[in-house]
Amino acid sequence: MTFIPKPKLLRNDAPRNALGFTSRDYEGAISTLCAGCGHDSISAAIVQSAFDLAIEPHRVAKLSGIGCSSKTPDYFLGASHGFNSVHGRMPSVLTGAALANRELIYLGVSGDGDSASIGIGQFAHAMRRGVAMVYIVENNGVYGLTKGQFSATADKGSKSKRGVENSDSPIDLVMLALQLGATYVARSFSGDKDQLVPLIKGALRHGGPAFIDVVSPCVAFNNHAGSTKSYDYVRNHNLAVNKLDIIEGRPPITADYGPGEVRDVPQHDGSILRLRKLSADYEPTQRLAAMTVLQEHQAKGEVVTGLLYVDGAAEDLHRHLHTVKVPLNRLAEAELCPGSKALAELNASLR
Ligand SMILES: Cc1ncc(C[n+]2csc(CCOP(=O)(O)OP(=O)(O)O)c2C)c(N)n1
Ligand code: SF4
Ligand SMILES: [Mg+2]
Repeated sequence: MTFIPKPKLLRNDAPRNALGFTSRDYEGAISTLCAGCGHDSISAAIVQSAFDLAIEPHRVAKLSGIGCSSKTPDYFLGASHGFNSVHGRMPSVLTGAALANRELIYLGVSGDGDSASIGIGQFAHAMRRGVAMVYIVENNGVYGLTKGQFSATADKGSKSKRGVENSDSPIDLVMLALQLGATYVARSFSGDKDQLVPLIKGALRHGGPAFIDVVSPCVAFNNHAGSTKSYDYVRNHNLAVNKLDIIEGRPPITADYGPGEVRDVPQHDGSILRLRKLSADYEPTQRLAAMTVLQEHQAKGEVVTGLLYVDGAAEDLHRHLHTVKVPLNRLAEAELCPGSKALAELNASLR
């Protein structure tokens, strides 16, 4: 993989967060993606989110698969842990890492090919098991890295750059994430930083399986007329159901929820997701309602964006498995060896 280090030139007046870091401290190497690629905007949104939340870079583990999208962790959070896995295998590698060390924040970055084609089984099981992670799919409807074949998220009837029509039905990862039990589900657009940054911040604070599908145009192979993942198409068909703000470090506030009003959803870590409702018929805490709204608007060719579902009382895999509270590498012999009496009892129970 090409690696171009970024020179560190700092202005004295650069804004600093609560840890004293500048946003430059959350950047990575220079991107080698095509100029105008939507994926670079998502990297910028991740940098801003981590800076705004004053996350310690060494507390983040970023993992990916293979693809232009999966190259991007090189371009943000340069001081964080990183692992670039095999095509479609990010979720299982991340699950293993998360089980070994529950103290890190896990950020999985993937592509629509990586997650909806070769890695669909991996995606499904990470969601259904409730792995506490932020799972971002940078969705351009094509295999960008291998030069523009339709991916499994390409809409039926959409056209390739050469004019070939896609005859297969699309997989909607947002619908799947909802059905499989993800407790924070959102869709956004790489060209809408104002919407995307709060969604990523909310996901980083969520503490359960958080999935964000970001439509991210591929300027080289899927930004033409006839594509439903182009900048023009998404701008013209984007239906934002809500706007999100994150409020940290305050006691939970509850508010009534009416059409066009505001609702505060407390998360397990005490942060508050403040949702400003844009669409009168949208209810973000009802899984079934979210699925219905998605399908209704999809049939009209609209791309529904915003926080589509959230469960403030999210659980994760550690809770389901009753795992130890400390990272495995900190367990000493006393915790790891149960002693001969416990072993004898275990053996007896199996006879
Ligand atoms: C096991 C395996 N099969 C196939 C490939 C070839 N390959 C590399 S990237 C890719 C698709 C990437 O598409 P996507 O995940 O959508 O990422 P994008 O480049 O569009 O961001 C494929 C099929 C591979 N590297 N490894
Ligand atoms: S080929 Fe497409 S996805 Fe890959 S870097 Fe270029 S614009 Fe981005
Ligand atoms: Mg892709």
